[in-house]
Amino acid sequence: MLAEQTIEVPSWAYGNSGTRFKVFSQSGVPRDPYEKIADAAQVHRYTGAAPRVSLHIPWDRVGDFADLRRHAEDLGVAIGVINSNVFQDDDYMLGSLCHPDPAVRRKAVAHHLECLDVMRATGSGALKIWLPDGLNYPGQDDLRARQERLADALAQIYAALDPDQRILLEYKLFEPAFYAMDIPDWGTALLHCMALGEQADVVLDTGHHAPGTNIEFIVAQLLRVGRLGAFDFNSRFYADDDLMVGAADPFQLFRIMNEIVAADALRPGSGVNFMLDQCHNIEPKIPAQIRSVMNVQEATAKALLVDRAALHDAQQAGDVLGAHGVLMDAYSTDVRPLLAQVRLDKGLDPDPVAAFAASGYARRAAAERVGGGQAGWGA
Ligand code: LRH
Ligand code: MN
Repeated sequence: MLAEQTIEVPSWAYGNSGTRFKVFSQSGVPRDPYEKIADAAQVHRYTGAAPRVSLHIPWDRVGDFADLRRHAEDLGVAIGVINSNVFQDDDYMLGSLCHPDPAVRRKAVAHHLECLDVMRATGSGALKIWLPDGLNYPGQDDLRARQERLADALAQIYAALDPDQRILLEYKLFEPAFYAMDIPDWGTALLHCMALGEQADVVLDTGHHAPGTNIEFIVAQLLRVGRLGAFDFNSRFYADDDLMVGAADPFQLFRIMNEIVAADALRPGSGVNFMLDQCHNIEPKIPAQIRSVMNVQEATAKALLVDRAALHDAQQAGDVLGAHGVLMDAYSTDVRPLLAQVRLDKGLDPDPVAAFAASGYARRAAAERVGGGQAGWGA
């Protein structure tokens, strides 16, 4: 199971990123989608577990997507999920698919249809839709009318899907809207997916919930109804911090992967795409992605070590501490030697971070990537 596990990495993690206060530039950062994919391929080269790269449109728009696909395949990776972007255009200030003006909604639908063409050209099977749509003040617009517009616009996009394509619908509690997001929670995302049909599933971004939310409960519920399409893994201390997954709360990540393993949703055909959605504002980006993949692998290994029979018996017996103890025994197990062996068995260095550092790739990239604008949010 661990040897087959794959985690999809985001192209935008390799570009410059930051906050409203400052976007720091780092030397050697990619300047175009080709260099972003080259950096992402390094993560797969050293972890053996990151064979897909998510793209974001227009950030990763190129003249020839078939050529970009060949470039990725030459580097041993594939193009994964295509992300739409309706959060950086002035026309979408009051919304995109939920906007009061039908002309703006038509423009936003057209952007998603363009993304379906990018999927066809790159061999991607999924369109991830996250909308910044929402309100900042009560009364600003009609909450229910916006849901009707949203349902109608999503239905237009859904109708244009090929049989082997699917929509992944992402929710978020707040930001950039601060009173009401139009898709604020898993329930709203699920309602829209169920209204659309079988080719629409929910994306759970671990940074998109209110503090204290029991995320593994949402995972268990979405798996129960067969609508968990993907994770956007990251971690946070406060808001949508987009920090390395497992860095802020490794126990939460373990509890999430425990629900995945319990539902047998780790197997490749489960329909759940495990993706990272992170920004490395101050840390070196490729090592941070490698570390993130390793954090997911460690949480998964611990979840696979849970003695399911003993857990079930203790739960059936009402043995509260016994049941909790079974989980904590697995969580408290040092799985790093096991994962090092999994890497050795795959012909990889047991320490991917050290192996990447020793490769000199980062130094070469910094030396070669001079001139031309660095990639980053918005570029
Ligand atoms: C929105 C989000 C979404 C992506 C963006 C990069 O916060 O999580 O998944 O489009 O980050
Ligand atoms: Mn996300």
